[in-house]
Amino acid sequence: MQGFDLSDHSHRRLNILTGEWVLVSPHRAKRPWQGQIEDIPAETRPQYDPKCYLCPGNKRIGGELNPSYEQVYVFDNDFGALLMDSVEGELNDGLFQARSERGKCRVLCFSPDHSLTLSGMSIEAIAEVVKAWTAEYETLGAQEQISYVQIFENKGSIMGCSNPHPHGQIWANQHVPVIPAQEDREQYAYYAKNGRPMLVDYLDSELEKKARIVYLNEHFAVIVPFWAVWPYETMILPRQHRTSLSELSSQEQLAYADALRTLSRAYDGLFNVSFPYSSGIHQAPTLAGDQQHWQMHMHFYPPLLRSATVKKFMVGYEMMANSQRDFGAEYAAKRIRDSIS
Ligand code: H2U
Ligand code: ZN
Repeated sequence: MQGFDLSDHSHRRLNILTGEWVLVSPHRAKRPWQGQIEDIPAETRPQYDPKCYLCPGNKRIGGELNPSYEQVYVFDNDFGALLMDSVEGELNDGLFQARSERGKCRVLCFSPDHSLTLSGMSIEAIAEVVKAWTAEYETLGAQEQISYVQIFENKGSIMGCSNPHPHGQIWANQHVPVIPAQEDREQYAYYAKNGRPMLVDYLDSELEKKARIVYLNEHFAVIVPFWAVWPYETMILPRQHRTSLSELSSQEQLAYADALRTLSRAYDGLFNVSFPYSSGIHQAPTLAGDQQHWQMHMHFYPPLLRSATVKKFMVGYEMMANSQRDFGAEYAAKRIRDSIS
């Protein structure tokens, strides 16, 4: 124990939400880097692109016409991975197990303006996105067959996003998917033992320690979680106990929008590029029963490591053994915090 220093010595950190460990090797951050560091030219996009299938008034691939929407626009994914009326059944054959899965996929355009990303939108406009997420969570979750509503965004072609028009997706499932199910299990166990929501206690401790706080407003906090895997991974958390988006007041929706805007602008400033990431909201499953162990939160997993073009690859050791990072979460938090303008 003597001399053990998290900023210097190899160690494992526990992800309390999944129960998995991440290997941290801070000394490796000092190794020489011979790769290139390039800036990529800022992309300029028109506010309206006649070829974009998400722009107002345009035709989608399936032939449907988008209305000339003015704020947000939500529609059923024309190529949904989940369908509400797919055939029910199961395969129960010893080592060969399969279960049918029903659900619904939706696409949510954040803005009619093709040139924008969240970081260029006003707090009020982002709050409209938050309200649309809430409405989707509630309507999809109210359906008898739906247990979980996953809201997410893939931003940037490096994350597999097919279209730069600002948009996200919503997939609603019959069964709680793997990662929310892990988080449900860990939060439930903590609540059963301590009588308090785990992430509420966690944020309280982070507010005392301060090292991983990126941004605070009255109702929301942005932090780099202690167990972050991606170099600049962050989490947005409500400062009060809120099991889902449905429990946010209109003041809190605005504060959430402010946190989203501040974080996405800080990210863009970090490597001077429209910062790619996958983000997603985890919140209470829409199953009957007590969900008080849940604290809603949003994860951001950006792939960039060193510059606009140098990304972290989750390969080799990460694929075969354990997720791993070099510099610590505390360094990342400082970098992102310093990039807030
Ligand atoms: P990305 O967010 O990963 O770019 O995906 C966009 C989604 O939009 C994708 O799931 C859907 C695709 O199926 N889509 C439509 O529903 N209609 C279209 O006309 C094009 C794309
Ligand atoms: Zn567009």
